[in-house]
Amino acid sequence: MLSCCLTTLGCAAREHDNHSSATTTTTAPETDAALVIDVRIAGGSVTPTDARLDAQVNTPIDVVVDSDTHDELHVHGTPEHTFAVVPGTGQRFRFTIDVPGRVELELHEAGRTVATLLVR
Ligand SMILES: [Cu+2]
Repeated sequence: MLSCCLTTLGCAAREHDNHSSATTTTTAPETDAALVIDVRIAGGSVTPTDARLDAQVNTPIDVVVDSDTHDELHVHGTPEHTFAVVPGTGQRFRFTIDVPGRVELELHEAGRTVATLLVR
């Protein structure tokens, strides 16, 4: 399931170059996300895992993370996004997906797939 990430080095090496087009000039960033995914990392366990969610292209998606450890959240969409998770609550990571399809959200350190988005 995680073969794309855990068996290659290409994953983490890809830096974010392409999502500068989404210049966030909105004034209400807390409320306009179409989808909010709450993720909790505690004591080595991740909630949720393997959630199936529907999402839409070009629509903001927020991942809100409570964590007790460092991790790396990776969005396997087009464009790709990588976010650094640190210990703390309420870490909000926003992204959009431009291309319809299945998009996996992974935590690389935990080795878990948090959710699979069906983007239309
Ligand atoms: Cu990944």
